[in-house]
Amino acid sequence: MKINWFPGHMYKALKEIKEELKKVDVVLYVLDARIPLSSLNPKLDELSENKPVLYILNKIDLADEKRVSALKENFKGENKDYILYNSNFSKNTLILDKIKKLAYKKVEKYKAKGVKPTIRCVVVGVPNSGKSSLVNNLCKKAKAVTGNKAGVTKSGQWLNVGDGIEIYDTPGTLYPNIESQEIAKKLAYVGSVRDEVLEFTSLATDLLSILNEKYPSLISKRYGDAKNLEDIAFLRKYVKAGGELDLDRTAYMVVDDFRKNRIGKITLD
Ligand SMILES: Nc1nc2c(ncn2[C@@H]2O[C@H](COP(=O)(O)OP(=O)(O)O)[C@@H](O)[C@H]2O)c(=O)[nH]1
Ligand SMILES: [Mg+2]
Repeated sequence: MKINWFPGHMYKALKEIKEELKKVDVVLYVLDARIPLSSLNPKLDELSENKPVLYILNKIDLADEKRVSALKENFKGENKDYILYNSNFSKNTLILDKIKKLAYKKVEKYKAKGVKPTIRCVVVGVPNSGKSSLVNNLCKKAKAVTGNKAGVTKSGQWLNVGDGIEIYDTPGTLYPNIESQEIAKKLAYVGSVRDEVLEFTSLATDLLSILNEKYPSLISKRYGDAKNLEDIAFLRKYVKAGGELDLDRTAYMVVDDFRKNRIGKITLD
C-alpha cells in the first residue's frame, strides 16, 4: 500500500500557517505523544522565523511516557520547551507559565517601558492531534478579545486566557514533511490520515510487525500467541460466510485496538 494522502490543500494551508505565525509570539505545537517525532514538521523554525515554540506532547495518557521522556532532547533548546499533556484533563497553568518564560524577551522589553505586554499564541499540529481540545482546555474561562456580538460566533478571534496571554481561536493544520511512507503510516495508525484513503489489511500488518518488535509483551497480553492478522482472525473467530478468515474486519479491529489504547500505552517515535 502506498498512502497517497499528501493533501492538495496542504500548500495553501502552509501559506496560511506562515501568515498566522507572523502574528504570534509563541507557537503552541501539538504533537501526538504516540508519534511525537513523526507528527513534527522539521521546517517549523524556518516557517516561523525561529519563534519560540512550546511542544505539547499531547495524549500522554495513551502514550509510553518512558519512551516520550527519552525523546525529550528533540523538544528542548533555547527558545524551545515541551510539556507532557492530556488536553482533556491536564491543568493549563503549567502551559501558561511556560508560555511566559518563552516570551521573556517581549516581557522584559515591555517591562522596561512600564507596560504589561500581550503575549499572542497560535496552536498548530497534524489533524486529530488535539488542537481544538487544547484550545478549549486553555480557554475555559476565556473571553473573546475582539468585538464579539452576542449570539454571533465567529472564528478568527483572539481569546484572552489570563496573565496577558491571548490564544488565536482557530488552530492551524501543520503536516510533517512526508515524502516518507514510514511517517505517513504512523500518522495513519493514530488517526491523523483520513481512513478512506487507507487499506487496513496492509496497515494493520505493518502495525503488528512494529508492535511485535517494540512491544512484544503488550501484543501477547492482548492477542496471546497470535502475532499476525491470520492468527488473530482465527483466535477471534472472525470468519466470512464461506468460512474464510475475515482479514478486513480483523485489520480494522487491530488498528482500532491500537487507537483506543486496548493494546496498551505505546510510543512509536
Ligand atoms: N486520550 C486523549 N484524547 C485526546 C487528548 N486530546 C484530544 N483528544 C481526543 O482526540 C480527538 C481529536 O481531538 P481534536 O481536539 O478534535 O483534534 P484536532 O483535529 O487537532 O483539533 C478527540 O476525540 C479528542 O477528545 C488527550 O490528551 N488524550
Ligand atoms: Mg480541530
